[in-house]
Amino acid sequence: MAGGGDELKLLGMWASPYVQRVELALRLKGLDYDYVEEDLGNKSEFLLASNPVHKKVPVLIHNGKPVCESSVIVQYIDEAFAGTGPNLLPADSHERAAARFWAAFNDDTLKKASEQALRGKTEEEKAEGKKKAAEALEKLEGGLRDCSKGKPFFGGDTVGYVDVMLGATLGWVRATDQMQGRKMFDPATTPLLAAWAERFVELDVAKAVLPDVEKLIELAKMRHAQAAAAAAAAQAS
Ligand SMILES: N[C@@H](CCC(=O)N[C@@H](CS)C(=O)NCC(=O)O)C(=O)O
Repeated sequence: MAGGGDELKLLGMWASPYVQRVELALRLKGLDYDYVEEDLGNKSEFLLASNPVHKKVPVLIHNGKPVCESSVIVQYIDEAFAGTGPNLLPADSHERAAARFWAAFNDDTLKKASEQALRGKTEEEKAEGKKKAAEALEKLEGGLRDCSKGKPFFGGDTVGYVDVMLGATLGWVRATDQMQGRKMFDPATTPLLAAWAERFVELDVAKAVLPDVEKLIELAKMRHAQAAAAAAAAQAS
């Protein structure tokens, strides 16, 4: 129960950064919620009925009504519980637009480039992805400089919308850093982002929500082995 008669239920999966965005937002607002772990290999009827379009987690059920898509859910929580806890989006319309812009930039441009860098089909494709990711990170560094205005977070003195949206990815960023022997938020090239990431993972809310890096590495290795076995089986048939 969220208090005040509101009922909040979150359908999630432990390793999903999209789900962690919602958990970060709920906890930052000080809202209580029931968490339901979904088996994405065998989705519940409740998930399929709650998110019939994408059939994905997270789904937040507020007083029986579903809300889907992590960015929409985080903004919904901020709006529906405007009087509870800190505001995640800035009060100023232009600053609010900037926050939405950088969150979308992370989900579109940076994510696409990072995936190409890791999973490109050829070495050339990977190198091209790496170059695009470096350019995107440099731009995001400028976004942090502009949004934070010298303060610790995108949201200023406190964690805001972009911090939640980007911060939730830090479990996988750190797991991938370890597996690839790299540092995505490199102090040498993006010092503000590197310091921001260090600061974010030290927050109590981040410690409570972000999954254990070793567990994520185990999951990544298992998925990799399953994909390799499926490819070998397809080739043999
Ligand atoms: N754009 C969605 C992405 C959600 C998403 O990709 N969820 C994954 C888990 S990380 C999922 O439910 N996958 C199940 C599937 O694709 O069938 C959001 O931001 O909420």
